[in-house]
Amino acid sequence: MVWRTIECMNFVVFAGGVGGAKLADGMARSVDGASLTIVVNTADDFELYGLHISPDLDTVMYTLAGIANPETGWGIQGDTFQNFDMLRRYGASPWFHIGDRDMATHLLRTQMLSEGATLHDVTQILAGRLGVKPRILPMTNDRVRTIVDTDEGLYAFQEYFVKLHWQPEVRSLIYEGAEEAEPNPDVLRAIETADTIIIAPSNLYLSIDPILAIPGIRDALLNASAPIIAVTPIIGGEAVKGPAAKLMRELGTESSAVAVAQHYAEFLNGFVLDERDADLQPRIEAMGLGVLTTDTLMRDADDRARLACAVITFADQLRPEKLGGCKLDPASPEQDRPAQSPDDSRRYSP
Ligand code: FO1
Repeated sequence: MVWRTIECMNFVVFAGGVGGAKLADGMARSVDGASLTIVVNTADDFELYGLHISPDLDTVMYTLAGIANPETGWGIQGDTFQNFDMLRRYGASPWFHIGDRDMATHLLRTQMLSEGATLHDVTQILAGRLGVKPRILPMTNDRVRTIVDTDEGLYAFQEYFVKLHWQPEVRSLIYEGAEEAEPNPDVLRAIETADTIIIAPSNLYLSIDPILAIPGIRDALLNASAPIIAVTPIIGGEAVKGPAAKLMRELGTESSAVAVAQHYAEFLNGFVLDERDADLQPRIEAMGLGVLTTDTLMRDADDRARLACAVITFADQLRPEKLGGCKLDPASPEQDRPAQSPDDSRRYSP
């Protein structure tokens, strides 16, 4: 018998942008920061004005640092856009909104990369300087880029997503460079030593699949001893945010939580379904998965912590030796991080 408690467990969360960052934040409010690792998609990365921009790493980092813009989910709260305005004055047509403070992140990252640092090292330095306790791991240090094949032609990811507001109809997705990329070795170690692995409610094709496309990561999940749980990004057939449901339909899949569970089924032990989709529970159970049906919407900090805690407790029920589930301590220092907005400021009280 292995005697362990929730306090010394290792948690790994796979995440993309805003939805993943919110669940990661809920986890950080529920467990010790040192026991939490977030594996982040870097296939949305791109170069603009000579700068290396890593939108998903930054969204997770800013959220965990308590400085994310609560309205958009990306960028920095209270940032100004004088730089952006000056670009326009020069006659440029900027479409990617980089705030003045956000710009500092891209400047430093680009400088450190040009001096030979890896994306992993840069991420540890920047997150450390912002006081982030959980470990944020880029999926790889190598260049991987999502290319979107649409009815209008091929687009680089941010062009499709931000410039074209994900309107073109998608035929397929290409994770350019993924096959040749090496996984971040810390990601493989984190999966191997994890006690619970969570696939956040991020876009399955744009955020999670690029991570799974890195050689070795899917196999590591297939061989993991920890329970693996996915949280649905789809409620009532629609995405909570972004193009997930639209993409599912365009790629010929039913846009439902059932299809999300099917998508991950080969390595999944449990699935977190939204209570509005409770009627789908038998179909997911029929796949041999444990199902937790609960409110998965994360409107504020309370919701994030409540959902994270429910997922941790659910994971505990899926393993042979139970570890005591999640007990949120309302006075825990992890929950004392800066509030993100008036709505986000209330504490979880069990
Ligand atoms: N998303 C947008 O929809 N419009 C933007 O202008 C935009 C700027 C931006 C700047 C920095 C950053 O880190 C993220 C930014 N995002 C923006 C979000 C981002 O491009 C996407 O949400 C993700 O790549 C998808 O996960």
